[in-house]
Amino acid sequence: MRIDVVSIFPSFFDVLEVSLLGRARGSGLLDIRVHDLRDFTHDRHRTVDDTPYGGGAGMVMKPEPWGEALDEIASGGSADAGTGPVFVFPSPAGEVFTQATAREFADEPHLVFGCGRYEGIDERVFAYAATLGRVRLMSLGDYVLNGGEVAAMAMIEAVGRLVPGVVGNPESLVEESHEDGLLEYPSYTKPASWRGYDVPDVLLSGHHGKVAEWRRTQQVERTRERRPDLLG
Ligand code: 6GU
Repeated sequence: MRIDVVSIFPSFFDVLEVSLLGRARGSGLLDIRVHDLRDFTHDRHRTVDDTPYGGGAGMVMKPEPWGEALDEIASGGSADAGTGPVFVFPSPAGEVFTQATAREFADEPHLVFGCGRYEGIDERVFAYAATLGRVRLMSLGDYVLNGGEVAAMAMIEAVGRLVPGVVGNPESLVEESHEDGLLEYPSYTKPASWRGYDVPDVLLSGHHGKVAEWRRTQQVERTRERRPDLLG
């Protein structure tokens, strides 16, 4: 899978060189390219923002550098809405990103993350991007970050780990929170007793059926307690 990222803070993405995704990059499973939006400006100050039409606080990202960046990434404008990449713009005004979105994106050959800062990106950029590929504005949840970088990182990790081969043991992807619509069950390892806290007896019993039943009950109970919204 190819992933392009456009940002005025490309160094935010240095951490993609470590851990699981770093290894997946090294082995060629993930082709991640980070671009500095300022490289697509032409003025001495490498300006990427300007004041909003209609007035108001803050600055808006100018469309021209975005247009040039998206053209270059979407193979010099030869892409179209049908064949081009999926453009993901992290935004608190977007649809909520979930595990279902991560699975959907993991099936795509090419994702482009456009990270806005300030009060956002000139709205026409989204309309233009829709002529080069599909456009998705995605939010991580109901709170506000300073820009799209941290949100893009979260989405890249959630999607990247679903790409076949990135996670060594694919079975570890199955029994996770949100894969079956429930939160995951609690986990324990040795020692069986630690500082007065004991591992539940059933897990030491060696009875696989009882263990499975206990885990399921735990999943339902903690989902009801912490995330009743998931139970519908
Ligand atoms: Cl995707 N971007 C920003 N700036 N803030 C957010 C967000 C995204 N998701 C939640 N808050």
